[in-house]
Amino acid sequence: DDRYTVKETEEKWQKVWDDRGCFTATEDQYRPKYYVLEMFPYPSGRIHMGHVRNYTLGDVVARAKRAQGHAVLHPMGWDAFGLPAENAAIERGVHPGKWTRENITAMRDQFKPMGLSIDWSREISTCEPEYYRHEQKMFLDFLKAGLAYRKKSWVNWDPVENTVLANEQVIDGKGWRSGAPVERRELNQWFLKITHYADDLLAALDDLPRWPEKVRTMQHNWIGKSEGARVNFDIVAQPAGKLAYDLPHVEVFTTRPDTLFGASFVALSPHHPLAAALAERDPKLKDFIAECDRIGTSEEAIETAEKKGYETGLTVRHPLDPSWELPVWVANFVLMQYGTGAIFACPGHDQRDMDFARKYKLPVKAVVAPTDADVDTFSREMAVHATEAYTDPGVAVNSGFLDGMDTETAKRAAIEKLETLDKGTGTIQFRLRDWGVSRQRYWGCPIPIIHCDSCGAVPVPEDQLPVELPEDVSFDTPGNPLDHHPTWKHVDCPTCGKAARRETDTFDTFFESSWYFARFADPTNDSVGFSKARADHWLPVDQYIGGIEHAVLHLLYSRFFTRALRDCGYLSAAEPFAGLFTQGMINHETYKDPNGKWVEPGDVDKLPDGTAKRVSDGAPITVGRSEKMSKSKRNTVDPTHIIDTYGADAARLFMLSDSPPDRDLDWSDAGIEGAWRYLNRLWRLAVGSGMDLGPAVPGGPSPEGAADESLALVKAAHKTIDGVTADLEALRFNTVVARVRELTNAVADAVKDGKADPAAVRFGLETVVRLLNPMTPHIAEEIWQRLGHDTILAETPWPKADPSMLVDATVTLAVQVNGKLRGTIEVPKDCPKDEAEKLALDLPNVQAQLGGKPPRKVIVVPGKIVNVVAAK
Ligand code: ANZ
Ligand code: ZN
Repeated sequence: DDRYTVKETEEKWQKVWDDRGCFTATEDQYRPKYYVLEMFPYPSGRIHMGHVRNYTLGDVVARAKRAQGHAVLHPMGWDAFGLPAENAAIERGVHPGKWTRENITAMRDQFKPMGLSIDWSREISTCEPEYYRHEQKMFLDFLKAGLAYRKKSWVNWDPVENTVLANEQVIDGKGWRSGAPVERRELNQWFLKITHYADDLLAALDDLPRWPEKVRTMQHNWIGKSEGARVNFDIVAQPAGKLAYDLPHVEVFTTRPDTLFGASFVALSPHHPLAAALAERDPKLKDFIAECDRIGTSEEAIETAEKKGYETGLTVRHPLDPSWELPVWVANFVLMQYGTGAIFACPGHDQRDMDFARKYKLPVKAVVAPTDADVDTFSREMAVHATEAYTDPGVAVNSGFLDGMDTETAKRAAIEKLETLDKGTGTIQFRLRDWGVSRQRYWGCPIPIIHCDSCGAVPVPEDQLPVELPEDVSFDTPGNPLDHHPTWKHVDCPTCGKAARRETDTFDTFFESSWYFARFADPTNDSVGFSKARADHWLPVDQYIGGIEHAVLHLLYSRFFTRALRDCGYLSAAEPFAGLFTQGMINHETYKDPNGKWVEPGDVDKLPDGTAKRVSDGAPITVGRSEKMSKSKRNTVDPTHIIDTYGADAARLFMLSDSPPDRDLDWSDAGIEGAWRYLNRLWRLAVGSGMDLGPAVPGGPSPEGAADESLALVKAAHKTIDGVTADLEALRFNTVVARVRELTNAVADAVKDGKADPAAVRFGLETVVRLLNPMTPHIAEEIWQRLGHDTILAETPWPKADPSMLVDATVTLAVQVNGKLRGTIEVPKDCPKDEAEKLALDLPNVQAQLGGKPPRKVIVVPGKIVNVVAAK
């Protein structure tokens, strides 16, 4: 019985590849390197379909590049620190380390049956001291290089649990577990100076042509370069006496110095030091600031909150007109972390200022008008009725010396004036902020610092690294277990020897993922994170593949980290990822029972009439639209179940077939079954047709003297090689699949027909399996073997298309009579004009049009068209 036995065959080939070490990466002086990497997984416990897609895409690239003569590095690891492990500890009493390591084992066991061509000898896990010790050293090097520093910064504080919350633990301004309104608190934290590279990170985006445009745009906006000015508004002396604020002015940042004459008031962030000083003698202001604190620290929360303000009673002088005094407000929409933490508000030309001005009845003045507007009408409208700011460029009006200038000219003129008056300067402002890396968590890499009352923050001496996490911790009390630990944090100061305390914060887990790609180049090095030579050999990653959700943070941090490592002498590359591909999501239909509860796909039976019922009790099921697979909608499909049922090859093939890889893919039973049927059909064709295919001919059969049918098939194969090779390079995997299926059909037709030579059929079939190999490697290897080869495809070079086979011997010419298409003719490629003319005129349709008369004129455009002009 020659049925295809999926499980045995897939296991068989996985073992063969393993035993032969087919996927071990080597630094090879004869073959060019190719580094393909998928974003490494978080060990949540089970793999999901998104993983299957991600790793299948990478594996196709890895296998194709290997066959195409590259020395490929395709490694795997685990992004193993993070909050879910601590939550498991709190909720189920299991140690985060145990939970994480068990999850890794379980997920590795799920990945292996996928048949991925991974060099498992390079596997890393970021929660092990062998890994994180090196980032402690990197941090100390960053400190020395001035790329790391400590400063006070705001955090989300849960007043009930007495603990710091991560942004994702704040839901609608409340602690996720306690439900208590979150407060803001200021703590000393460690920062990495990503802003040092702001300009370079922005400019170098242009040197990443193999990144999606969308991701580059997102990074561009995130870095957010704004040109503008810093402007000083002098504080008018206050009768109530001196303030605990030692500057004579309020400095604001503006991108619109051309609108200075439209200033309505000055607004401070609730966390501006002047606001704090004013609050010292104004309890109502103090209350207002406390109220603002309850919004939480995320920019999003601040931006969506209702605009609120408090008038402080303080006034400032306009920088371009000393006789003009403006009130100072504290406003909740002004961020302390951007610009100077203070603004001048111009309601006529900024929507937030407009909303605020109308709410608190503050003046609105037009200072920019559209070029064609009547200035008086426009100004009156704006001052009295408008609720919408005019934010487009235009002409300066009501603005003294700026009047009549266009917006850009007026900006420059205003800055020049401010500079001569010594009231301000032109500046460039970045939205990008330094990266706060301190987390008040246990399950992360300890920050290698010791706090001493006499010496301050002292780096842990390098010979005392790693600072390892203690194993014996308790999650019984809220807060950071490192803080509660009875002994761990108590150490002697490395400098003066007095009793001191360890830093109990750990690194943000983006720290680990910012350099793991370099670790893969040299994963077992225990003296340094990686040798420079190895990193320089493998980096940058040639093809990186992952989700668009990492467009900014992970990808930007990695770009920064690589630069920082370069400047500390670790490696030479500036950019970690030369090519980036962001895959689409996996969607699935959603199902609801009569009570409106979500029902999982496995419990739904879809009937031929389009309705559906529940398998367990026959209840009618409403079929909803296809949406991203998620636990909450219960529309997930378990990869292991799919692989057990259909095999890894079918799962991989379907993942690649239906949509371009950057688009969403609708998972369906019909789809996976279609892939499975195709593979079985191919199997029967190759193994069960009973045809004697003759011996294997290297390079394919010679077309000399072959039957037309043979030649057609051989040509089709060469064309497919050519098309597939180009499509693989461009990651158009769905068209790769379509082309291979088309060739399979051509082979099947030839077999049915019986006219083609066995050698041609063999060549067609062999081409199919060699091209399929990167996508469905198990069945491809098995068929290859059954066809009589003692080589294996994992070690077989990629097929080459013969250019002479790509050109067609004949062309199809369109035949027009008086400009209307009347038929086509098939002619030899180099057909002489008069012959083409004769064939065209012989067409019955053309004859009918000419009505027996000779044509007035015939124009032949070789290879394209025959134009017949009929006589009148
Ligand atoms: C006066 C003005 C007039 C403004 C006008 C805009 C329009 P981007 O482009 O993002 O750099 N701003 C400055 N610092 C701020 C802070 N810390 N929190 C909230 N808003 C702040 O935006 C710069 C503009 O955002 C600045 O220009 C300032 O308002 C405001 F017709 O100044 B503008
Ligand atoms: Zn000391």
